[in-house]
Amino acid sequence: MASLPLDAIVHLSDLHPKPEGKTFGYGTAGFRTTGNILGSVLFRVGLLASLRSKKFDGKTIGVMVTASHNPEGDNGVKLVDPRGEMLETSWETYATSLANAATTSKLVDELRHIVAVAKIDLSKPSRVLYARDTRPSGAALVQCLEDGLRAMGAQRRNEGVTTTPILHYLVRCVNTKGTRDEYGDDNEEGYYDKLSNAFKKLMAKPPPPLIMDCANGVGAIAAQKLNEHIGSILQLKLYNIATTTSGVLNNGCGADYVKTTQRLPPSLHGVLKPGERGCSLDGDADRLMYFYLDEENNFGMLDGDKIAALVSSFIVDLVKNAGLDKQIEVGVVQTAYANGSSTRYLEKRVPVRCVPTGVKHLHHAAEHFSIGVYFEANGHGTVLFSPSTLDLLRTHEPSTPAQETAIKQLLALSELINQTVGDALSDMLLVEVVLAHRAFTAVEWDSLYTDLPNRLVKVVVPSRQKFITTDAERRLVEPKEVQARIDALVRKYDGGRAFVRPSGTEDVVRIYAEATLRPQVDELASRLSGVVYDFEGDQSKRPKEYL
Ligand code: 16G
Ligand code: MG
Repeated sequence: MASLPLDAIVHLSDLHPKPEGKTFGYGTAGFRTTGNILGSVLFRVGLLASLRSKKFDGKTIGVMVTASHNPEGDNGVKLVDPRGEMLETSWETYATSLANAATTSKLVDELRHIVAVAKIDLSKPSRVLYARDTRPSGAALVQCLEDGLRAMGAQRRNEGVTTTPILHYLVRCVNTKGTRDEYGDDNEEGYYDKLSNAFKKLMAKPPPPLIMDCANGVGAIAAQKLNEHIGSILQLKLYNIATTTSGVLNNGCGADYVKTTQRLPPSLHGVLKPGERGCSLDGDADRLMYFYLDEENNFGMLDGDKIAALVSSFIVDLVKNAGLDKQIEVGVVQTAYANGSSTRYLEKRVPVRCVPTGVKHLHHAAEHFSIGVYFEANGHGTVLFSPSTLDLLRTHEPSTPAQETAIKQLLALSELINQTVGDALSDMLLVEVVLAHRAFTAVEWDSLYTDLPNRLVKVVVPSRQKFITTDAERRLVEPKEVQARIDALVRKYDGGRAFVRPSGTEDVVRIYAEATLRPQVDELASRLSGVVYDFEGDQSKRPKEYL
């Protein structure tokens, strides 16, 4: 039996001591905190990624260093499983316990524990592929990660600076190479080729150019490369592409800015003209928001819910046109944040499921459909084609030319849409395809349904762990008195709906409120903030705006 390479682990671990008094948690999207205190975490993630690879007999594991839409000074890291999906939940606990081992000798104990409990054969090889976004702390963190990989003797493949979805794509490609599930060429060029070839099959004539806000992040680099591949059909006009200017990442721009402020990024004022559409990526290019100015210069936002509505109804029609609606069930997965109007719109057309926040929950629920469309309101999402659906589409004999066309289009969509995780660039191409096929302007797309006014606020509490949810986060089990007060309040507002949940990425409790009228929503949200604050907060510091 091979054993852990203790000399190397101890020597290198001592170079990356854990900061005292800091507790790390592998949250919804991995570890995430201030970039300059993450060195020990990165080192330990390197160890864990190597073990995970050994567990899969040397299959490649991915590691992405990013803090997505969060401020530039933050950073984070997450692991990607062999099929390009998020790390299996049971291993999140291992990640957290490794990250929090106070000393090198406790770290070694934790490693031994994981090896025993997860039954890891240490004689197996390990392979890890990794990348980072454009954050200034990224390069140093990657070196810490590399020390962890070196300590375990893992084969390393550094993909440099790239988007989160490209990293997921590469992991899947490497692990499926030479098999019947081969996903694509395992390099960036393969990614752009795959997307642009599918896009060209689906687009008949060029739409007007698209204005794209790249959040001053890695999406700017990727979008420039994509432009070289698709420029003859769709011209991307890129803004917020300052990837080396300090302080600008996700600052007053990007998908999260648009979603939370429900405004056009100031940098696009005067750039986006009435009648034009644009979109925003987030800092690692896995979220997408569309928007437009109508002829009267009014701003309209097209979020993940609107994308789900647009895309799922298009796919439902294609499946019908292919004559396969008996065999292929199209379904949509949302979270509690989905606007009530979007849910009502969708439920008339397709089965809809609601799951807790976080890509892993949506992704797994979407796998239960033949074609599963999932989008979070924040713009993260994709469309999954099940293996049996792909087989059916590839082998089915169409009876008419119209059926043949629909089948070809569905197959091209399965190539266009990133099957591993939400991907802003791939989703943008998908939206453009549907808009072109429907001959929709952004205004027409927006008119599929009208969003209920809604408000998202956060309340800082000493311990968000006291808030425990059920029913896909739509209700609190604890504290019971808080839920009782929410119920009583919501009943007073026409069309009222609200929920309170602890954030999985920040030390806050989030409140979502929805009602028929805008002033009522604002009032409801303020009252709910007061309810949450009263439960825990220091009354002498209670903010005035909490009713
Ligand atoms: C992360 C999740 C995102 C979720 C958000 C919620 C992934 C890759 N990302 O960004 O899906 O919407 O967290 O954050 O899973 P919250 O728990 O702080 O509200
Ligand atoms: Mg992101």
